[in-house]
Amino acid sequence: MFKKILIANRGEIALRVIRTCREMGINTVAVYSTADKDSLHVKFADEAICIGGPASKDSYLNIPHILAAAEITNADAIHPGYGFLAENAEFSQVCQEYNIKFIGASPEMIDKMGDKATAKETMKKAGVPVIPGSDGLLNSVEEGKKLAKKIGYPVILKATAGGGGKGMRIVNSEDEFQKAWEDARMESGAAFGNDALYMEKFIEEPRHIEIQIVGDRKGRACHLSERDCSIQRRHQKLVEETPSPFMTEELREKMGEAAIAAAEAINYEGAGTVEFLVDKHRNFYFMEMNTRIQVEHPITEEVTDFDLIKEQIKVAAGELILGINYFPKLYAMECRINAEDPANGFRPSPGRITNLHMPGGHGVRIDSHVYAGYVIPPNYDSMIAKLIVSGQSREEVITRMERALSEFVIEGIKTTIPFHLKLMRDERFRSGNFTTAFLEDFDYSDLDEYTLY
Ligand code: MV4
Repeated sequence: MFKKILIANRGEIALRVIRTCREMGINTVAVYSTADKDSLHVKFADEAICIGGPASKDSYLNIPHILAAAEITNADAIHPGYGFLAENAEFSQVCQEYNIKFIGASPEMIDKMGDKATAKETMKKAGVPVIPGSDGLLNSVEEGKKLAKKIGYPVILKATAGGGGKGMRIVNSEDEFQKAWEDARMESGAAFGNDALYMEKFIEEPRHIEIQIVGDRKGRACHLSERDCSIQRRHQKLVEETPSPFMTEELREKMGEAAIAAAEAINYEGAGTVEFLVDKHRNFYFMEMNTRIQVEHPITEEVTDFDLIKEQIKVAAGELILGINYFPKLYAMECRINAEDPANGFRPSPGRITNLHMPGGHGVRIDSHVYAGYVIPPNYDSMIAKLIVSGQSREEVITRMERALSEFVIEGIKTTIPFHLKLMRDERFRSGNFTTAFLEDFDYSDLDEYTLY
């Protein structure tokens, strides 16, 4: 087992990893930017090293600085958390060269799953259902138009280097094709330095359902059931829950087997997520594979009683998994509390938290790095807390979430709490009958009625 893990991240996830390390008797090294000198991960780790200035590229994305911190402190592994360098093939490679275990995917795996057309091709070969579309990349507008006619409109053009919706265009008819093609190429070229596109049939109003998997170094994988992430705004997830209200036992069995097939086809080692789109007929299609721990991992922890960070560390150290899958014993939901103003287009709202009270009680978990007096720096992601609630039924979870949200006091900044409160009272949401389009026509204009405790 590792003796010392360096956490190449900040905020709640750095704290989350430190907590598990402490329980496992593993020493921790925090790295931090000058903007984060008063951060909790700095205080809670056994050692802390400043790695640069506030801009991410100077600190949390600065590979030489992080490696130097690992060398100085004699860390034998690095946990990257999510975001920053978690899916950076070069970083994974450099860790390998320095003989430091990267608790995440190999460089080859990151490259293979990071290129979406290649990932899709790999999954198709493994027998995982994929969305009908082009065989790999498109070579020209003419080829694209011809194929679109064959598949039938609407189609969607996607950047192979993309993910998270960037470089993606829906095309409803042939006269829209040329412009959509040019826009998608321009956007992906600018964002990723790679403007290659592929095409798919557009699935209307799908659900986003992902399966948590863990694989070991012998190439064996198991799944820990699904998370429903359909409540998103502009590709930012706001609420996740498990089980999915759309799930059936039969579908879970099939999607679980498909996710295991996906992982085993590439000898995936570590914790990962296989994302699927699910249409109204419960057909499911591979979308992307994430080779990291995800923000929403705690809901799976709450319903399966697994510590996923501990599992990550164990398989990274060479432990083998049992070849069994895990099914939800409870219901759980996560609300992302962001320092954003939901009444004004979710505009970031950094600054000092002047007063803070966090909810508690049975079935309530908060993963957060903030405290009263803490100043949220403007340089990073705006998520400041995850409110995770579990219970015996979906109804109980929603009622408990509403109760917990109404106890939550954060003063000095704007947060997404009023949005979540309104959502918990929304009939359509409560019914469980919604798709990824749910928030497109949500009314954010009366959120000041949802602020009070
Ligand atoms: C799609 C789709 C419909 N049909 N692909 C959005 C992010 C990127 N990972 C893939 N995305 C989508 N791909 C086909 N063929 C709809 C989306 C999509 C979406 C997917 C999951 C969650 C929210 C979404 C919001 C808009 C579009």
